Amino acid sequence: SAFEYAPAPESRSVVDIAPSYGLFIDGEFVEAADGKVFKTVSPSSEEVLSEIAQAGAEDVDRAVKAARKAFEKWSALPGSERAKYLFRIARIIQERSRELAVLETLDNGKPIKETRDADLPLVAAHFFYYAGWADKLDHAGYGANPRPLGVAGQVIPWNFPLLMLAWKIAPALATGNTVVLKPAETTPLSALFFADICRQAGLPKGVVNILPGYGETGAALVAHPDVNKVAFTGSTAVGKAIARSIAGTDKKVTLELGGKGANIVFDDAPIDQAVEGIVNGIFFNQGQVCCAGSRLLVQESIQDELLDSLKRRLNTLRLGDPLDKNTDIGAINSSEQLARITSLVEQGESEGAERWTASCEIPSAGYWFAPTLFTNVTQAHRIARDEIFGPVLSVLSFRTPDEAVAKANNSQYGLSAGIWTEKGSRILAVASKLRAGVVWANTFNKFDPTSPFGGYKESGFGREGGRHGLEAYLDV
Ligand code: TXE
Repeated sequence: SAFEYAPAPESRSVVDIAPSYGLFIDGEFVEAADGKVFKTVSPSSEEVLSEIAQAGAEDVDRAVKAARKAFEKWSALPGSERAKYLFRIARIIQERSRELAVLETLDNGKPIKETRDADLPLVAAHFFYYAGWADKLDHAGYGANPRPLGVAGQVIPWNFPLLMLAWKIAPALATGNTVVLKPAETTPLSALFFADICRQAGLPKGVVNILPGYGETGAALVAHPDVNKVAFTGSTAVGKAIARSIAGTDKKVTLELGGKGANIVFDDAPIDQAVEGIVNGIFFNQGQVCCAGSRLLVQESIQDELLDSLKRRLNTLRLGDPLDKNTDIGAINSSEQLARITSLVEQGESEGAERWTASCEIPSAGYWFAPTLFTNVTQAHRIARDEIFGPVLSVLSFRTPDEAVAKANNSQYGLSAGIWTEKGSRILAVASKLRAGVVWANTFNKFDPTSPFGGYKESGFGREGGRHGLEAYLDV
């Protein structure tokens, strides 16, 4: 089933990466019109993995035209027929999950245990889930005639390359839209392998088009006049720029942006379990997670005990080769991201917070950052306000539940939060006051295609996942 773990990949030999890849337009891999290419690099070794065609404005236009043409037939198919393609794609993803997990780990730098046990099973699960919706839309309370929007222009980030692709493409196709998707410049490979999977599944030409490139490619895509729907996941700054650029057009838009999640630990929480949840909350994917629990709010009476256990646990984490099944902390995705993390951490030190770093050896090649935590943090510090998007935890304390809620909500963002307590009544009381799109209780970073995901405030708007995720792709 979609929820079974894939077998453990032993080495990168399970994936065959070609020296170069084209853009995927109208069912074919093609060169960019202006012949431009860029390189994608493995962040754990800095070795070049492949050379990728870089889409320009002319390619965007070609891809949007192909998607528009394909839309006529694709949107006219009965939902039950579209479902068959999506089920086929989901099955092929499962069959090729070893290969895709290794590929994703090489291009992104995240540990194989995560791509194998989290990313890939979730990618397949999203296609299965939305395949199941395709033939039920008429009967799901949408009224008589839900209609697809047309061509969706989708721009995704590098932290969960294939999973973000699944979040975007599965609901778009299920509802009868066609897609032009731009993967992030540092992680184009899994999207190109997905293009191959579309061919393998016999998906009609032009229904999915993949255009690797940098920000300019994304800007050209969202600005294209024949794109009807824009879906973006990435930084708040770029999300705002996109919202401005399409203001005054009839394009529908969903934005999934940054976060500064509060993980709130009450004094009655089981400490060991909470420690595991804190580790998962901020060190999963090296903290490069929009809904990471990057602010720990701990009740004052247990602060010392909790921090002692947390530090002991962090010293046991293994940092290194992401293809090693025992690795907990992989590489940071790019030198730019490493520089951003380093600069915010230096800022934290200069603002007077106290830095603690887990003891681990940093490999000589690649981009790495050791698990780090800050104490003596105030709400005014930048490390308590800005998204660091790295393995860095800012610790603050509180005395009462009201103070915890006030501190958790004191953020420009509102994407995620966690609550640790034995008291069910407290979970409900606190959760209802948190301005966050998702609140986990006694767990963290749990994802499921059946539940909607998205933010309040500057974390963006619109929901992806679940039934709500369909609405972003339909006119009713
Ligand atoms: O993001 P960008 P970056 C946050 C995180 C991180 C920071 C910067 O805090 O440190 O953003 O990361 C494309 N029009 N998040 O610089 O630039 C770009 O090519 C259209 C949180 O990598 O937003 C890529 O495909 N598209 C986040 C995608 O946008 C543009 C995930 C994301 O890149 C564009 C990633 C433009 N003008 C970063 N400029 C999350 N919510 O999970 C760039 N892009």
